[in-house]
Amino acid sequence: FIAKHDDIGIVAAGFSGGQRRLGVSAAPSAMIEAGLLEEVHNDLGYNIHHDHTVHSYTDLYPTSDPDHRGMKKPRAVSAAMEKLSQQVCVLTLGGDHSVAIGTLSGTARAIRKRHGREMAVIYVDAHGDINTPETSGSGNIHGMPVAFVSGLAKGDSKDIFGWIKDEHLINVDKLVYIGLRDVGASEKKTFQENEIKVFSMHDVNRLGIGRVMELALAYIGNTPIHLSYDIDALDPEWAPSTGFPVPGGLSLCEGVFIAECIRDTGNLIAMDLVEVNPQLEVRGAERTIQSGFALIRSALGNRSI
Ligand code: B3U
Ligand code: MN
Ligand code: MN
Repeated sequence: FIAKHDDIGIVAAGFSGGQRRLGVSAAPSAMIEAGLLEEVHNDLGYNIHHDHTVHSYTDLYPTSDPDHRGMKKPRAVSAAMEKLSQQVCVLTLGGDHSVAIGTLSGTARAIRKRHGREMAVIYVDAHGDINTPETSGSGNIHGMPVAFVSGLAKGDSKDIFGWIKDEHLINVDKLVYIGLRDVGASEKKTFQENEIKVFSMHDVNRLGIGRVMELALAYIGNTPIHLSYDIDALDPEWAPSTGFPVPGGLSLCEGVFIAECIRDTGNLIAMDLVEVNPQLEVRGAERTIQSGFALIRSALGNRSI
């Protein structure tokens, strides 16, 4: 990924097949039109490696893709994420959160191969995204990425996540969640049984975001970090244009603080920004995009003061 420290690869993964609202594919172009590449280049000082293509991966959709174990579009999502997994990049602009199947598996594999290490994952989200096909009520795969990349959910045939091998898996002992407030009963059971480190909104309110980040980063230790950021972790006041908004979320200030603390470790190796949907709550799209910019700037930029 980062060949020189000032190089950055950016992939526009406008994939929407992990849920049923189409506008989420328009997020990368909306962010690029709003000046994201200029900002990353001029203000943050990176050389950008970007193919100037918004990948929707629709060319990989099979003609027939019936539900499988309750999953919607299983073959389309699997094929798209197998491809994205090979595109490993520092910054991935989603798309819905099923793109994390591609990005997390790709980074995990690359860090194993290049550094012989397991990476940590900080997953910032209102939702758990750890349903298996069997526990999901919706069948939407954007609610399952963590289950697939941790091995808690297994693929079966090669074209339905069978391509996910041990080398792609993340270790749930190095996984930390922040911002949760809409978690299903079976997801809660999974968190408990696997002793996964979760800082819910309740914890953020009780401890304060400063203490949460101290605890989260101490738990992870000195390990490469993949930050997977769902914009719906932010309160709908700051990110109204998203498919599944949940009230009572992070303020922009708290959301930015999370990104800054991770940046300050010097261990950030990759970031996803997902679930921006500029076609929902159109009057709030600009605000949602600006919030997304703030998160990216804080994660990738230098300290301003
Ligand atoms: N847990 C539910 C809802 C959901 C997950 N992620 C989002 N919504 N954005 C599900 O569909 O699995
Ligand atoms: Mn999510
Ligand atoms: Mn979410």
